Amino acid sequence: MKKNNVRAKLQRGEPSIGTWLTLPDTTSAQLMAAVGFDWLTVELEHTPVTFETAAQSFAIIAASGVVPLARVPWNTGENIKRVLDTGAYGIVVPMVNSRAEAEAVVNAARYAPLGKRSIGGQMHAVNFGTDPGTYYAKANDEILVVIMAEHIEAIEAAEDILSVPGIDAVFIGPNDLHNSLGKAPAFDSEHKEFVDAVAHILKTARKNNIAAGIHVIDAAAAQRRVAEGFQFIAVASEAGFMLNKAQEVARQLGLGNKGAVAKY
Ligand code: 3PY
Ligand code: MG
Repeated sequence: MKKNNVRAKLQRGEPSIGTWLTLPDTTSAQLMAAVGFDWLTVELEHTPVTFETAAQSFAIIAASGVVPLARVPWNTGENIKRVLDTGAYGIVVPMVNSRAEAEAVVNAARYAPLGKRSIGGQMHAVNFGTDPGTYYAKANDEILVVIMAEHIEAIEAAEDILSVPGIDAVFIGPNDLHNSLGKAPAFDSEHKEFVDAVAHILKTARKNNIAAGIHVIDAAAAQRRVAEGFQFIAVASEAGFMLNKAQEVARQLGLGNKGAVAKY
């Protein structure tokens, strides 16, 4: 069975950098898989991406030797089961704000005895280059489980949440976190509450021996976060990269700015 190189890197204490795929399109997954990122997260939370398109993207990404991950639409057993059973190597789960919610993630993502994941499906084994029996026996060692800290409740309950066994990483959603602090959504800021919250998650993750991650807007921010000790870094998204470059060109040609922008 293939190894999940991203989980292995994080366990070795190394950084692992990827981006988000927000377009409901397998061609962009194929093209982005050739760029060089360690992993690509198919984004089902805020996009029109369906489970069917996501499954096709997981297959294309895995065949390219890149790790396919999925951000599920919400923290439910059904969402987690369907992306893992159709071949994602890991999940990113939004808005995990309590220990009970973190335990629900682990129950859905890990087979017994660690959790209660249901047995079934074919695509998971195919994407890992193995047979279902081997997959069931080894999936708990390969599936990457990432929970999101993106609300003040998650910051306040960080110790309770991040000590749940079976979690590999905590990923900060800076936009939602700013929003929950009563600030305008942003990838970064100098607001003391935000800076303190980010530092608290990093410290608590380290204490609990899991990787910390955060979504950033560009390469410079990724390097800064890696220097601080963050490991699981998402840089923008394929739509963000495309629109930022297109806007730059339109501006240089004096074509005006219609204001279209995709942050992630
Ligand atoms: C946020 O910034 O809220 C996110 O969910 C980033 O992925
Ligand atoms: Mg969010």
